[in-house]
Amino acid sequence: FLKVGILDSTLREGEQTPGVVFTTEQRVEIAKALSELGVSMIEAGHPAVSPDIYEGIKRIVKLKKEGEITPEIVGHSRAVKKDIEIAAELEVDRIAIFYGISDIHLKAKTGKTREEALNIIAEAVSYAKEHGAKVRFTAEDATRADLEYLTQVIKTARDAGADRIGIADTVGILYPAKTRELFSYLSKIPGVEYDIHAHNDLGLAVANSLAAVEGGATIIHATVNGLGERVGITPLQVIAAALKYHFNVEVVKLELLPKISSLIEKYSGIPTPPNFPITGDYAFLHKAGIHVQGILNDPRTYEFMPPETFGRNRDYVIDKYTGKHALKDRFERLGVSLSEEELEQVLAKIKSNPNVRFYRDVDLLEIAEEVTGRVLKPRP
Ligand code: HCA
Ligand code: CU
Repeated sequence: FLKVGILDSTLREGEQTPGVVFTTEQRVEIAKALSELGVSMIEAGHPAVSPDIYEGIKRIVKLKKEGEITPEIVGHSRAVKKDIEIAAELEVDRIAIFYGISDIHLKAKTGKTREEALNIIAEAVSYAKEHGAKVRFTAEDATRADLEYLTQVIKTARDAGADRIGIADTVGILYPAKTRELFSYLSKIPGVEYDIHAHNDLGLAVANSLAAVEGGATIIHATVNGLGERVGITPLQVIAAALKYHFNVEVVKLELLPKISSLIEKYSGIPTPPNFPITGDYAFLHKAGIHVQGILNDPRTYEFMPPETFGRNRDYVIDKYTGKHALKDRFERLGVSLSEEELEQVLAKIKSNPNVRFYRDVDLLEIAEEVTGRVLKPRP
């Protein structure tokens, strides 16, 4: 049994995608959809950034208080009093304070020594605790920080009152074996639980998040469609599917994933590529004759799980890669009966037009009429 939940950060990290801005109404609608989906936590934004984000979080906290939504509401905050006060005033369930702790971040951003940073972290965490919120402390750029110093940071934050620690792979440089090792090591520190926040710069965010869970992390940060700074973080739909396949854990209602993916596609203005896993248009769309014959006999041949699990359907396309089994099935589905010989002739026509990308049903009927000399009526 694996204890793991999702923190969705579409409203915080996701809005840090270039070109993405959500309106207050959209923020509220997204929070409702995430609650319906079943995530454990919603990182609703960094309220000190702008008045509209503040307003959005206020509305979302109100929904939570009224019992309209259930996830824990998290507000992001720098390790500065003003930010913490703003988040506390909104009465979010948890304040997530982040501070860059690698030497690169310390030198380039804050100019603090390691020792000074420990004091800043301790003060910020206890200030948030005093204001009555649960606290997550996120070690930003944790994966490029000195491991011994990271350990000190974690203990400092814990002793100041943080019960969760976020390990941020801020520039996405982890790989799975190293991730599992890191989390197994950190899990020996008593009194805290871990979040994994994996950026996808090397395309490994999902793999690293799974490895973190194996190492003991209990919350995975994700965004719908993988939105976030640069190339984003762990895509919610992919990590949810991977957790189902590998560990038989359902962290969210899987059949609702297409709906939320479309919602975020619409509000973010960032189109999902067709070859995106799980929710992309081609995720369960087959092509080569051998593949289609396989899935017609037993879909497991070329599908890791049935598309219906994720609220999707299977289909296949027709072009020069098509074989007889697919073509026969397609005409049967259209309610048009052709002899074996006629099918062969239609297939020969298709194969002699190598540059057609997709044959629609009307195109296929036209070829079949040409071949047979009959008027063919598809079943309505
Ligand atoms: C940021 C940094 C962060 C923080 C992660 C977290 C990162 O953009 O503010 O708080 O879990 O990647 O380090 O997103
Ligand atoms: Cu991030």
